[in-house]
Amino acid sequence: MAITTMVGARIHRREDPRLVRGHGRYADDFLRPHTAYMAVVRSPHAHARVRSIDVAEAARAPGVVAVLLAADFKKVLSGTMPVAPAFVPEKKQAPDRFPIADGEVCFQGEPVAVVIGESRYQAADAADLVQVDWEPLPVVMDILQAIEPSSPTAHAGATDNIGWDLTFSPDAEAAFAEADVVVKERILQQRLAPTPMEPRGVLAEWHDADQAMTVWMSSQNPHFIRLFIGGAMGIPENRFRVVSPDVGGGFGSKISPYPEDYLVPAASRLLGRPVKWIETRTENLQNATHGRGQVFDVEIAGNRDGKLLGLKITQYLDLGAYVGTFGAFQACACLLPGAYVWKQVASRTIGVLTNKVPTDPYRGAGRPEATHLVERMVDLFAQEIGRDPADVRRTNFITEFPHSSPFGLVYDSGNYHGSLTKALEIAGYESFRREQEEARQRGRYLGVGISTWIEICGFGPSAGTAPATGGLALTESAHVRVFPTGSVNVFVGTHSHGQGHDTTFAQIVADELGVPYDSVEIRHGDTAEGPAFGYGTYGSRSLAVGGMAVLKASHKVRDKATKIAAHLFEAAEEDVAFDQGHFYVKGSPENRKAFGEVAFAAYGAGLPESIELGLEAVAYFDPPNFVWPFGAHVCMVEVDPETGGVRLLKYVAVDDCGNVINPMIVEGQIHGGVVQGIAQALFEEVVYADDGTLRTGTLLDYSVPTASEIPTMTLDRTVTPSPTNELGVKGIGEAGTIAASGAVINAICDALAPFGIKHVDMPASPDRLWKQIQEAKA
Ligand code: MCN
Repeated sequence: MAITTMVGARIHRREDPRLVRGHGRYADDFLRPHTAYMAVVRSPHAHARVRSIDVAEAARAPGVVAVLLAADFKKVLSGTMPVAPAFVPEKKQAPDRFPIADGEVCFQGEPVAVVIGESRYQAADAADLVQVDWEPLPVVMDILQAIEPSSPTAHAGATDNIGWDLTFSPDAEAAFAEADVVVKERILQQRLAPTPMEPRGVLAEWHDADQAMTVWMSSQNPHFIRLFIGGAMGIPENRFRVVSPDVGGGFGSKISPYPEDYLVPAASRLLGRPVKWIETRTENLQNATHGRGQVFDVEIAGNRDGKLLGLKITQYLDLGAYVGTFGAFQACACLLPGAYVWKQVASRTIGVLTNKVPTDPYRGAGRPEATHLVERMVDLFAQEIGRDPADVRRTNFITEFPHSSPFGLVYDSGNYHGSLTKALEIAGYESFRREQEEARQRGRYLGVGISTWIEICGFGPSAGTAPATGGLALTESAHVRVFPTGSVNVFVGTHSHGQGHDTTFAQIVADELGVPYDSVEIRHGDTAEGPAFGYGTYGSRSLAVGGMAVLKASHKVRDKATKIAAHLFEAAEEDVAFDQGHFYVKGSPENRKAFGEVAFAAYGAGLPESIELGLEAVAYFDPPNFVWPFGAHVCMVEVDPETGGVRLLKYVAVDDCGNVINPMIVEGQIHGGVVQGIAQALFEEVVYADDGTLRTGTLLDYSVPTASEIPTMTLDRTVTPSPTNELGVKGIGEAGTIAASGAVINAICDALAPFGIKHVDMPASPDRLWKQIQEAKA
């Protein structure tokens, strides 16, 4: 039996002392001798034809090494940027995309040329001198207008703007036919910019003598980058190395390959010297993929006794100008049923092309949208039948697990009553209801909102994910290497970029091998090290899938160490016990050998032929199912009807991610996630002008949350282990974002109910609320 002192321990992240003291190594911290710098010439138009490009003046500017256009890149890059098929489409129109525009640009910021200079500043100055003769074309910005037959198209010559039109489950008519009550609503999900602290960046060095490439970059999954970019350049994986050192956040926006990820290595190959590009903040807001950007038409049906029967949704999803590599993962069908039992759920998703930067996964990707809409609709239904929203939830919760959803997915385990009861108790729900009533008499508008969220994560079982990714099975890998003196390196295919894997994975290994936590080092983010392939960090998969690969590889190592110990004790393997980091022969625990002693023997002389030298193991883990965390968030607000301002009074989150490796890290993940959900609910939004110009291109215009907008949160949890993995864990990295917006908006709608306001869209900014209150009063 392994010691269990580290798993479950509330210890500080070992990453932090290095990072907070400025010793992190991000993409821009790397430099190679003789590096040149890339600046990108981008389209100022949302849609235009390129009549010609005159590079003469730019090429003559001081320090300019080269000006490169699409034709130059075609010499070293082949194919188009990847799009995961995601689901079998009924109609699919994914316009091909080469990393640099050739003749037509379809969103503001799309690259048309690059300038390579001796310094970053010389490259940027010269980029301003590239003369492009543009012929502006009609733009299409609004997704509902874009699907009208009369709409201009986002791409010249396209027949329409429909990227896909998928019906997951067509029929909820029987449920609606027997319902007493039907409520309809249109729910908006504004576009959001993921805004990681560290923007993107790429440094590439072509080693001509070896015909090999090294790329340093900020990425959530370096192995994918190696596969895609190496493939486009015809460089085999064993000669294409991607190093992604410390990564300053990603929130989903650093999963897919970007144009610059191709252009920098290609430029290095063309010029025979290292090339570097570091994104500016404005480039990040304009060109990194956005998330959300959706409109939902929703209908909910149920009976007056509170029983829910049917849900019908049509999702209009703003794809932007191209279908993002994992853009279809934003289709939210699989999570629509939420925590409830339904007779039928019908869902259709329409992906719409517009002249904006493409959307792709942003923290939660499809799951915050599904949760927001089902939690809003349950509240609207409760209001319609005059029942307390908490009671309606209790009436309809799934209580038996495993549970098969209407979409054929199997929820692994849950205790939805448990988390709601706990959250309401902590929040003081009953007394708040009384306080709310009294406050209303005095002209103050308090509200409480509940979000009983669930999530599908831990991507994923290969059987479930391979069809969606085009064959890449989302499993995970780990390599545990024990050195002769007993210290341990663990190479993992996941890639922590703020989630604290160096800490939590080391906790798992320390327990499993019975070695001191400090002697275990976790390494990731370099494709030259570790297993042949890793799948990266997103979809709250790293612990439930990657952590399991780590556990599995540790098991293999321990099994081999047991064999070696048996040899040293001259005993049969089955007679050897392992406990508290020591081996002994059963019945004689006083005569023991530490794990380190056995490791030394693994590399020494005298092992029998049946035992191979060395003590290391590689393992891949393919989970049998997704994992399904859940919880209940309760938010209390006061809305000032004179200004439309919202004050957050209290925020309670009771979450359940199964067994917990490190409670402090889990709480940190929930804090960060909730903050992003609150920000979406109240103020964050990407805004484009009608002509396609981005209006929120700086952090003065795009409001990211700061500590002053966020209340102190009260966190608690219930523990319902997942039966799908030996650790009994579920993911937590996206939970807060999935839960929060519904709780906040439900609270605001509850506060404004006396005005007859039923629904409020996001962001519920003071001006939007004030206008709605004025209209309601009128
Ligand atoms: N953990 C735990 N016990 C559990 C569940 C998780 O101790 N039962 C720990 C894990 O070991 C890990 C952390 O919590 O250290 C998160 O684990 P997991 O839920 O597996 O999620 P991932 O590590 O796969 O992280 C992905 C998730 C996603 S999808 C986004 S988006 C996101 C997020 O994590 N982006 C982040 N958190 C972020 N945090 C930071 N700082 N920056 C981002 O860009």
